Amino acid sequence: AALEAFRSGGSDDGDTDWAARLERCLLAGDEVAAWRVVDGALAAARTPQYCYVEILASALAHIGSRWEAGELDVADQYVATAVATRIVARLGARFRRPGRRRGTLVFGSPLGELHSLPVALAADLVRLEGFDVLELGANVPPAVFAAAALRAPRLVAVGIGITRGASVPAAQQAVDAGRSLAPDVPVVLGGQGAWDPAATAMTGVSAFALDGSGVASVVATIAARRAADCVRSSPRSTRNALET
Ligand code: B12
Repeated sequence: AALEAFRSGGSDDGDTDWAARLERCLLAGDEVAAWRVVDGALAAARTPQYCYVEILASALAHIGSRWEAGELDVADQYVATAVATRIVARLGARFRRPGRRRGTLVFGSPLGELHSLPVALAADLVRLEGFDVLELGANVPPAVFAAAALRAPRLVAVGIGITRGASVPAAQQAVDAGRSLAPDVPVVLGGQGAWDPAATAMTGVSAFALDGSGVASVVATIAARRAADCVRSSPRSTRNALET
């Protein structure tokens, strides 16, 4: 019955808690209701970026906190992920624009990292800015990052997403494999795992994108630097935004 209330979605009194509404739909495994929440937010003039970062990612983060507190079990996370994946696909398809492209990024998560959804969201945020993304998904072997980087047209950067600090060694292997074949290609480390102190000690990382708001600006800055042929062979590390 509660879900029926969401199905009416679309009205916005200015302080609708979109993320809380979406969270309930994700946990109920109800894609139709979940899409209505997102559609309602769009109709209420929320941007696609807002839908990804402030609504969907927030709902997922809250689900994670509730799992950590023992309030939800791991099956809830799987159900929520399946619906969230379909929402990302619908939202992404709706905002894919034709027109002049700004280059290609290769995005994936390294071996052992099963959180594929964060990379999918980050990829769409970058696509919204006019870039193409060759998405590899999660649990990607190091050699695959390197091979994809070599085949990507007008490569801007390789993005490696990690959601847990435990994935730092695997991310380093992916960076090393990419650099051995394409030494000049910038590498962006993104995701919640990039906050881990071990990540700051990684070598060969050009930039860090620590949250949804930083993804597009970091990529745009790297692209501008590459276009201006200003990317040095060992670019300095930055966190979230590249200082000029
Ligand atoms: C869904 C989920 C799962 C799903 C993943 C399904 C999938 N296909 O993705 C499943 C159930 C499989 C899972 C498994 C596990 N999970 Co989990 N999971 C989550 C959950 C709830 C949501 C993750 C998510 O999609 N977030 C939304 C994204 C969009 O937000 P984001 O990560 O911040 O991403 C943004 C930016 O960081 C950035 N970004 C992200 N990636 C990239 C990549 C690049 C290249 C760039 C540029 C930018 C970028 O842009 C994004 C857009 O805004 C989180 C809770 C949370 N706080 O996120 C826990 C969470 C990440 N999981 C956790 C844990 C512990 C696990 C497990 C160990 C145990 C378990 N729960 O079963 C396993 C580990 C699996 C493994 N080996 O990797 C912990 C991690 C704690 C830690 N620091 O280590 C969390 C935080 C839950 C918690 N509160 O404790 N999980």
